[in-house]
Amino acid sequence: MRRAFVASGWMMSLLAATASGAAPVCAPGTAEMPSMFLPRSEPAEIILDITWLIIGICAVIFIVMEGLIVWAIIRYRKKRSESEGGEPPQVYGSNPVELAWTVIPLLIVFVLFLVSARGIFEIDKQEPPPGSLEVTVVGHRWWWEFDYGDLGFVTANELHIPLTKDGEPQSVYLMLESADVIHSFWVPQLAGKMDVVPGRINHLWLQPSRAGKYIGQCAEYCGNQHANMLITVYVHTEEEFARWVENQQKEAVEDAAVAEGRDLFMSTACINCHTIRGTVADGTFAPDLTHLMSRSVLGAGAAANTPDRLREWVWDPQNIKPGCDMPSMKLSREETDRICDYLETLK
Ligand code: HEC
Ligand SMILES: [Cu+2]
Repeated sequence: MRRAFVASGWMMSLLAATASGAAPVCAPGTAEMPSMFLPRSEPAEIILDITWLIIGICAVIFIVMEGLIVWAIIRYRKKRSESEGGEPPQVYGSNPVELAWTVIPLLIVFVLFLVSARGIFEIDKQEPPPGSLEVTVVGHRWWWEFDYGDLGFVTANELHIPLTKDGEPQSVYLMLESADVIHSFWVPQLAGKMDVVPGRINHLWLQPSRAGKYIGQCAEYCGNQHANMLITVYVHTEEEFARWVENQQKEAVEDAAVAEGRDLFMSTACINCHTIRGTVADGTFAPDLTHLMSRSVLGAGAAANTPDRLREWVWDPQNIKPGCDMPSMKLSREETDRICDYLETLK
């Protein structure tokens, strides 16, 4: 499905959006195809406005130039006799003409520059507006970490945010960092691309205007599993979001029925890389598993989070996501099952 997103899906959504005059063609708030032509957040709207202006100016230039070419081809066809006009008059060193084709493009470029600069300044907020939700995004090879800071929990690959209330400046303010190489955070319906660069913090804000699910991708080649760095953003109503936060804040469920799997997990190297809050597992190298079952995908979209796929993943993640930074743990099928029984309780 994601491969379709990258190639044909992109073209289709662009065509669909263009054909419908960029009117929303999808179910409320949700587009399976992540199209920048269906913006659902202010920065994305600003970018689309600039896009249409540039497409418009380029279309006018295209039509005028093609029109002149077609006109010249018809007007000065060779078969016309000398008396009908013959060769076009040659113009040498005409100041007005040369001035025109220098000044007009310059003006056009200047207008495009001003419009783009204004858009960039409008989008580039160095400080979060009051009441914003601040989330630190850390790009890893090849998954995303979302740290909700003051709210006290960390999750992976699926970003949950509240809908912006009408007329309020509050937004979602992202601070983007990288744990390794340069990535790029891109959810086309919500905002433009923002590079995620080691050693610095970039900012991005979202002001989602419709609840729903939005898809994005790492947009900067970052190694062999770059294409498996899916970002899913869930925009919730206020109550829904509060409920989600409340659940995430809880420590991991303790279920005596899966004590065996739990002990196995806690005595395996899993705990060096993964955190499960409320247990001895406090690794920070890999996705936090405290509420693994609240996520719909594994390995940043490499597989759906179903019981079967989870078992395959824990058995050998290299089959599902070759080259990823979780090694095959060389467990037996029996051990894999026990550990997965435990993981499945982490709602
Ligand atoms: C050397 C560090 C390391 C060890 C040890 C390790 N993992 Fe992982 N694990 C990772 C990394 C890195 C990822 C993310 C891979 C990716 O998406 O590219 C991951 C992903 C996962 C995921 C998917 C999480 C998600 O939200 O996508 C599960 C489940 C998981 N590991 C379970 C386990 C279990 C169970 C063990 C022990 C048997 C274990 N891991 C041992 C590094 C590790
Ligand atoms: Cu990446």
